[in-house]
Amino acid sequence: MRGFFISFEGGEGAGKTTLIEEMARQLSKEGHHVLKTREPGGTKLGEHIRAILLQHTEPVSAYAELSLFLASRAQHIMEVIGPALEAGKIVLCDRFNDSSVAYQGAARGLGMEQVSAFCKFISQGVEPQLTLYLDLDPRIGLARAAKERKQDRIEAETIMFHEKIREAYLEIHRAERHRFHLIDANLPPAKVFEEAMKLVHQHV
Ligand code: T5A
Repeated sequence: MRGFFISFEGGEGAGKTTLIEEMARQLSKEGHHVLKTREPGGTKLGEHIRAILLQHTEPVSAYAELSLFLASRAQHIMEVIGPALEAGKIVLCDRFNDSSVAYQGAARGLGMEQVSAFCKFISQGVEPQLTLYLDLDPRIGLARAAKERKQDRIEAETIMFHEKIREAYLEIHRAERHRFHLIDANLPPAKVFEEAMKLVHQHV
């Protein structure tokens, strides 16, 4: 693949969307072809799945939840991410496999290794070359997100659930330092952007 794949990870309200917007603007100014996208979503099918996942009001089996996130991802890779990488674009993706490992593997208790294996199967070798993880106390992130909109099904989980997600991300960071870089999301947005661009310029 000729392009470069960057994923953005973090708990709720960590600042991924804000960072992706700024980064896309900057990379475009530098002459790169950039594609911004998100998970779940990014395709028509994926956006339908997103609505089910975030707004469904009945209890959802953890296995059903994982399967839906993976279904959205498989479609996303076939329709959007794969072709963009083949066309030489820089893909900025709000969440990817690490979200499934942290949320469904760790917080829902399906097992980080098992979920990681499923993700590898579904993503058919399409993996981020660089991941920027915005690390933040979940209480702060949830408060930021709450200012923006009504809580969705996953945001409404207990604080313990959100703490498990942060612990899982930190575990991935310890295991995969070459790819999975931590940025302190408590810094002001301009500083987060500066740190992120430093990492991107080292890799792209
Ligand atoms: N999920 C997803 C899974 O469980 N498994 C999976 O496999 C996948 C792919 C997605 C949900 O699905 C789950 C995870 C999620 O629960 P979502 O709406 O996309 O749902 O959720 P988030 O990705 O968390 O999106 P948010 O919009 O809530 O958070 P962002 O994008 O991280 O934050 P952002 O940029 O919108 O910022 C939130 C607020 O904070 C301010 C912004 O201005 C904004 O008001 N802000 C800052 N404030 C202070 N300092 C900074 N540095 C700031 N940066 C931004």
